Amino acid sequence: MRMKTTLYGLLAAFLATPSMAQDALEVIGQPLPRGIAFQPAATELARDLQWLDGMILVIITAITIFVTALMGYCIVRFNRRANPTPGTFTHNSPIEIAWTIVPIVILVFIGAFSLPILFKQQEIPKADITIKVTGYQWYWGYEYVDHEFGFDSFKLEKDELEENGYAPEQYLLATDTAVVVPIGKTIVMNLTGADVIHSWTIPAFGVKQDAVPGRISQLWFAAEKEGIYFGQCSELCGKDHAYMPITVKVVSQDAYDAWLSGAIEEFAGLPQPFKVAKAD
Ligand SMILES: [Cu+2]
Repeated sequence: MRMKTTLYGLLAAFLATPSMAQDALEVIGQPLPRGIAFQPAATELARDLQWLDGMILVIITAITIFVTALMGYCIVRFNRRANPTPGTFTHNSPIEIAWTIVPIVILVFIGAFSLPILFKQQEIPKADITIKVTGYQWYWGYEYVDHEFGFDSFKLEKDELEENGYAPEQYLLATDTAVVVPIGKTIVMNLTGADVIHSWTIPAFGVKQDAVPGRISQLWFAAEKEGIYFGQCSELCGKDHAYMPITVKVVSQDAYDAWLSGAIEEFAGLPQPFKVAKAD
């Protein structure tokens, strides 16, 4: 089996044409069989999120252990046999004050760390590159508004994966055209839905944003590592919700410039951008 995989890899390497040079990119952001951890963080936002998750997990674990131990103690110490004559009091002011104050302190502590992280995601910085993303039933459309071109992005069928440089397990993740962005640049995405609500996400970037018809919502990221990253529509949007994946390629600035000039030639005017008549 392993041998077979290696042979496939070699075959793919031989078949790759120079124009597919970016396809030699390492696949970083993808779900793994039986994986339970986060995908590797490829942005500051994702690193922040994963750190916050770890920190809150420590608090949750401590609270769970404390409550379980307390229950265990009560079961052992105050059962009918161990404690035949139960107490008759109903109030204990110091304890009641403590169990009100302590959760407040815990919540304020969590909020002090989580709110700045939330604000960092939601306060959209100045963009180096702006991409308009439109969710359709059931595919994604992308417009590089700075360069007035756009393209639609459809999932690859099983028999189209290999010719496009993807492995069989990347079915339902890989798309025919990928969003290509340069490493380290601030990408701002303006999202909307053409028909129903969709949601655009790349887990390794730590971003997820609903694409709502009639509205523009935004997200931003600056990817730190060249590679291929996958996501999937994350808002139940109808029959083929599971079949509108997202592929993002993070490449060097040089590779991006080369891709951009090719893409402008290939996609210019598609779809036709809405032109506002100039008054003169
Ligand atoms: Cu969708």
